[in-house]
Amino acid sequence: MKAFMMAIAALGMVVSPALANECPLLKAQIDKETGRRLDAGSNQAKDLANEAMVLHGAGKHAEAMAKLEEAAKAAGMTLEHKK
Ligand SMILES: [Cu+2]
Repeated sequence: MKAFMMAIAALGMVVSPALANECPLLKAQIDKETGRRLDAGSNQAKDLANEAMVLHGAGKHAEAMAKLEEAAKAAGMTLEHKK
């Protein structure tokens, strides 16, 4: 019974898998855009995107996504979300 309760708790911590999987996709879009740029905006975007992936790694996907949006804004680009 205890193991069952632990399993339920663990499931609850896996937020939305779709959301969790989207971080690397958005990061890839930012990498693609900023990879061939050396301006201040793209450098800021790279830093923010790297911070976002740390959040992603820690399971904080909503915060990571917000950080990725911030990065995209810094680079003056628009992220394409999964439909
Ligand atoms: Cu994530």
